[in-house]
Amino acid sequence: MHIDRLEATFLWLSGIMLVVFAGAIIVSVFGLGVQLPTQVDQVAPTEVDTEPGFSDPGLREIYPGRYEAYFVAQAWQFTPNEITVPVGSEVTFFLTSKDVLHGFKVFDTNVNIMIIPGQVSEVTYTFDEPGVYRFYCHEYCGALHHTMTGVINVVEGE
Ligand SMILES: [Cu+2]
Repeated sequence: MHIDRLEATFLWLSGIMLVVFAGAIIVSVFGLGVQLPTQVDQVAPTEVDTEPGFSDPGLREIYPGRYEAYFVAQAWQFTPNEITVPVGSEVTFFLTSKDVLHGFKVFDTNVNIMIIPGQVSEVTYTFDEPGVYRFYCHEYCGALHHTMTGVINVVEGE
């Protein structure tokens, strides 16, 4: 079977691109630890206040260097809107919404997740560099959406 030289070139280029793209996925998943944020649980928006974890949102130390942070999003605030952890901490965020769709994006990290009413979103990140990490809602949720922010302080030592 005769394949034109140009056509063969494009077939090879297409094949190489597929290998490069598959390689990028493999490297990001296994090399860089990039993972899809997941919905891990369900909670009715009207029952957030009585749901374990979300009834008393905030930071919990599981053991030294390992934390869980429960955040409740509602127009137009996060509860809590500030947490402080020591540098090197691995923090698992659990988030849910009391009203509409919100987002949770932490500057200078790859933490970026949707907060869907009725769902619990979970994402884990290790803060290896000290600093002030601002987070904000990235899903338009109404007039004061732009005020829906908070900070994660990552500090040296305890
Ligand atoms: Cu918003």
